[in-house]
Amino acid sequence: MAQYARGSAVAVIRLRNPPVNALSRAVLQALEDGLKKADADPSVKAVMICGENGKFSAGADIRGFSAPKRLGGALGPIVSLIESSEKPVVAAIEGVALGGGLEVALGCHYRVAHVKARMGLPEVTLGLLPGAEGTQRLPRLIGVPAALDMITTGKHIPATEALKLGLVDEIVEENTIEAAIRLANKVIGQPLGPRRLSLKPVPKVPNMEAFLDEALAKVKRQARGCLAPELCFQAVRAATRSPFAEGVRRERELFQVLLSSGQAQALQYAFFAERAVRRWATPGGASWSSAAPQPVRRAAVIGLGTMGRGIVTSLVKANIPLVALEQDLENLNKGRKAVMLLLEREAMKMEGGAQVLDFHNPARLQFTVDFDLLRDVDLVIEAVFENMALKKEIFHKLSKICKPGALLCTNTSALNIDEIASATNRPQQVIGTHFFSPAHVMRLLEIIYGRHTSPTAIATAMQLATALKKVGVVVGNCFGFVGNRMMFPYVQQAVFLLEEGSRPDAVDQVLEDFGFKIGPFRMSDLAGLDVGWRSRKDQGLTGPSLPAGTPARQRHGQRYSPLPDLLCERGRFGQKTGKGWYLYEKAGGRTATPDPWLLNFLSQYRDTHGIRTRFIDQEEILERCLFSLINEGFAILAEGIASGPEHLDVIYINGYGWPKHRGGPMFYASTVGLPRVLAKLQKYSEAHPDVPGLQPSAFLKKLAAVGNPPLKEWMSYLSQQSSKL
Ligand code: TC6
Repeated sequence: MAQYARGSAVAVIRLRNPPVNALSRAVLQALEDGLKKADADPSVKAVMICGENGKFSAGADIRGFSAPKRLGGALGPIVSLIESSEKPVVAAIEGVALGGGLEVALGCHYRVAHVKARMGLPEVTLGLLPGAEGTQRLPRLIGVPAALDMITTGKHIPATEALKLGLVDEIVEENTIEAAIRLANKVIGQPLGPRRLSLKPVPKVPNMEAFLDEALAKVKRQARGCLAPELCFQAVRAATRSPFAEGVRRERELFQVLLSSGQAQALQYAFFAERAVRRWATPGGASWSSAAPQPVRRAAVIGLGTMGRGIVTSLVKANIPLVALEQDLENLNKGRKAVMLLLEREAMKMEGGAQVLDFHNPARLQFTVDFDLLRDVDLVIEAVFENMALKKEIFHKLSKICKPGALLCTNTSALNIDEIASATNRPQQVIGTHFFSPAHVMRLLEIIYGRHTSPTAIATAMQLATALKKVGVVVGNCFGFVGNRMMFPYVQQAVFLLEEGSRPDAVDQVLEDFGFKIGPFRMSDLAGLDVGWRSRKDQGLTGPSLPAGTPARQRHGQRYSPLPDLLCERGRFGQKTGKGWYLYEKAGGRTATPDPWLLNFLSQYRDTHGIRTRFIDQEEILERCLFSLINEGFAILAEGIASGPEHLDVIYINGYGWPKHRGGPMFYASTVGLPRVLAKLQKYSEAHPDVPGLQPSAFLKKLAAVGNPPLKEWMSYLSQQSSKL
């Protein structure tokens, strides 16, 4: 609601809807009532709008967009009402003014902000545009280039920047409300015409059309299939070409297109899913509501390879003092150099730079080869080579050296947490923390609890994720956990498609057109084919331990493709060796071109194995790759490895480059319709009976059979008995 109060000549309207003063229908109604009351009261000479609890407003209530009586059109007229007030209206911006919240402030005649406040129009990140006349007012206030940047990226800007841009009139370090009331008293009686943004012309940019063409090309490049950025652009462009009222009409039209596009629903689902996974629970009954984290005052990272370096950088950025350990001086020096380089680069991006990060101070970042220095740390992250024997040796050592309460984390992407924990005297404090490369950039932290992991350990790992500004997702222990386990059948299908007649660039193109940042073959070249090869050798699927007489294209009675192994045997590890699924300009090069050698090799391979080459269309490529991944997701849910489809979606969006505007794989399945996903899997599994990844999971079948229920009801169809734990 909004609370109206009048003490002096300035009436105060306080937006009140905890926790972020979202603009619900009730709040908007109360705001309108407050404005009308102030207008009608002759003793009121000015109005001040602020938000309860130190936050102006986080914008329209996102839940309201899917309500039957949609919020969409209600806010614009209220912003107009504010602007047309004959009495000056001042916004007192504390905390955040985002989306519709900032649009309300733009309707005000003056804006005062606290120095720590943040402002932005993040609608684009929810698949929308600032549909309360924000696309028309903001360019008039701060100019087209700055407005386009804010509206098409959705970035939040600090008050200091807002002042420089002219978005706010004043910033204060003390009491914003008092400062706003002071300003309101000061401007009583002054003409309001020049303060009404709708009456201002859009500031001219030399060669506006050329500027807009370039800006549009940039927006399109970055959007990769997401509609909202381009429609945001079009709305701002309308401001440069048409009078205010016409611009508003165009803005409304474009808003309606987005609202019904499907992408808005997907992005809003992703917004809430990210928040839902914070409320973790395990089948054993542990949960976020009862478990308390323990403090991490000092941490350690073991291993300064690619992952360890990124993890160290992440911890330093989170201001957590730490010890970085390597096995010998040579590796330590190499690792130290690389970490320092990363940190220098990070510091350059930050205000205050190296001084803020303080990484030259040994009390904050110490490099060592001495395990004894790990005695008093609260948390260790082991990030050594993916090898069970090595990890067990390290964990055994850690359990002897570290203080009793220390949490022992392993950065593994697939190995068994229970087996690692069995090497210690404290399995309850052992937990998987699966970072994604580059670890200081990627937002996902997959947190894996083992059979004995305590709720405190899970809560501490989740708190660590928050401290590192990552999204922590708690999952159970199985080979590959959630992310990689779902990835296996996807990559497997991609390779099978090559065997049957497709090409790496054709498969990648289809998945990149779908919205993936990078297709499976480009990804494999980037990550290095040798990583999977080593793992397959360890599993006895290839290499010297493979029993003589094993059929080339079969393992344990299932279809197997030796293609990636054959490439590795020829030294084709991907980018690092200059060739893999593609050819690169040099070892370490990044520009992939289709390699005639590989195409010839594929054709010989098909001849050798008597495979009839056939044309594979885009639909089959997409469905076989995505539906097998989704199918594995249903198996994961049925086994209780993740507590809901949101977990899988958050993992895929933040760790695997899944296009956010498609809401994650499970959300995507819900939009395709589960009966259709099932029918397609049935069709493909009939054609390929030796591929278990294509055989529909029992849970998917059940959901399709009960009539395709909405995603949020899926878990209620899992009977207790079918849950593994
Ligand atoms: C718009 O304005 C369009 C206008 C055009 C035409 C009409 N609505 O993130 P937190 C909830 S579109 C409803 O955990 P933080 C959130 O779900 C909107 N609920 O906190 C969570 O609930 P839970 C444009 C909202 O401190 C709780 O509040 N605005 C909204 O880490 C706390 O949130 C945006 O896109 C909302 N607008 O971050 C801003 N906002 O406890 C979206 C939050 O039940 N919001 N909630 O899980 C944010 O970016 C962040 O929430 C934050 C606070 C920076 C405001």
